[in-house]
Amino acid sequence: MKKLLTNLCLLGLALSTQAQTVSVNCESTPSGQSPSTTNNRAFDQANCWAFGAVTYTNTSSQRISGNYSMRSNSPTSLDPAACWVKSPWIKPGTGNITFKLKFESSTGATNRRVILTYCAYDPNSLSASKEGTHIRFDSITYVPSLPTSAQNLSFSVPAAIANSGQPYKVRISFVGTGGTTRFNVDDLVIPGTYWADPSSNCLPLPVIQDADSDGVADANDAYPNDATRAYNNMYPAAGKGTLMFEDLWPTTGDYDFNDYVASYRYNVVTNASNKVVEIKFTLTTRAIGASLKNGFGLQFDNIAPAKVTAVTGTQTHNAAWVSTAANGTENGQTFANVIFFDDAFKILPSPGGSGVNVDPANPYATPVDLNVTVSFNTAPGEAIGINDLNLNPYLIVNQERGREVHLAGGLPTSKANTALFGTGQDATNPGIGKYYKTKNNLPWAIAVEVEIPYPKTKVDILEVYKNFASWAESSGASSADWYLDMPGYRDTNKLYDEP
Ligand SMILES: [Ca+2]
Ligand SMILES: [Ca+2]
Ligand SMILES: [Ca+2]
Ligand SMILES: [Ca+2]
Repeated sequence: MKKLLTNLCLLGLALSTQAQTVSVNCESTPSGQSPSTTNNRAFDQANCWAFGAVTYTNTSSQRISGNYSMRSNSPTSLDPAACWVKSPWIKPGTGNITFKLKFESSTGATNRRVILTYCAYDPNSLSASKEGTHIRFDSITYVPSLPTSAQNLSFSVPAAIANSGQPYKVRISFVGTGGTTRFNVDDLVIPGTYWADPSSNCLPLPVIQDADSDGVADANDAYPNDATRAYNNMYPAAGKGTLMFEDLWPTTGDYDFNDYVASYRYNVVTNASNKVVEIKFTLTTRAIGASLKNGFGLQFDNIAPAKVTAVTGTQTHNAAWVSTAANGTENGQTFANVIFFDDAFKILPSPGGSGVNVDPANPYATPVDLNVTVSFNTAPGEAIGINDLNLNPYLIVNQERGREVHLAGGLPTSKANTALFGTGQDATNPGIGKYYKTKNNLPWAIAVEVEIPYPKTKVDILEVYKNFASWAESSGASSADWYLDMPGYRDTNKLYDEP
């Protein structure tokens, strides 16, 4: 498992916290036109405001602020659909809808009332405006005393639509019966973001659906109803990778690289900020060509143990050498370590004969998955970015905690017995950053990002994968594709034949 490098494009837009409003004050005039009651209203209509039995007035006794105000007809109905001003499509924010209102006469009315409704966008509506049913959310009643000087009115944006991310219209209706006194209205301000398209019949702009409001659109959100998770990042991107170990380190032994063989795939689940929420590993044990009882661990290089919040799925059977903290990481480590299992034979028991799935003469055991999930702290300042991950797997040989076998170049953990470095064929030299390699740079552990077969028992991998030595001895500069199934690359007869 080499260092994870990924370049995920974050589609989540930064959500502005600055309060936005949509307003009308009747003063706007299209360029090149004279201000007038008709021009001003036409301009606001072109910007998708709508008026039902409401005109603009510049009569001084009627207007409220500036040179123009809204003026209702004489209401004759209690139906809120009769006389109104209606906003363009907006994405409502929180706060108060405010406007100024007065009446032209204080007397003569049987009833006068302001009613506020909203409607959602309904793409299936038969109406050209695609408005859903209007829902009443507030009102104020003025009989018997009607103010003839402007009042400042304020109504809360209903919670049902505030910050929903969806488009709504707000309608303010002027209803009443009896008498002729009219409503004068001005300076209407609605918290929200203008979301109408004047060039498309004033229909709403496209809405990015984001059910959990984590800033990642549903279409891009692998967890559309979970604001704590957004993306799956699979390694390998497709299929499985292979881990192979030779367990006689620091000697090369038979160099058959089948002492522990597993396929792997893991999912780094990240949130909308691309911080790591959890990693879900599937480690599929395929072969154990060993007589030793080997465990398996994973170090998260450079990540403090406290960054981990939980570990599930490990099988360590309370082995005496495994000391685990409450968060599931191993005690006494500088970096976070998770011991996946204490003994491979407890994961994939032998069906008979020596080892498992390395000798064609012995029965075959179906590979077994171990699913381990490691969860991380995602609090601000604590969270780990996906590019901060460097996964460092290792074998723990024969219940001896300090006897770790890492990939070539893999850093030993705090528990590694460094006295073993430089013994046998090992040429580890921390001073020059050389770890777990022979003097010729041959490794004791291999990870490749595809599923590959492994040597039969006691067959040297150098005889099986013809370009392996070239790859290892060049430290990866040559024969990087040594593991592929290409003509001349493998001696198939020396590979264990998995059914
Ligand atoms: Ca005005
Ligand atoms: Ca989302
Ligand atoms: Ca989500
Ligand atoms: Ca071996």
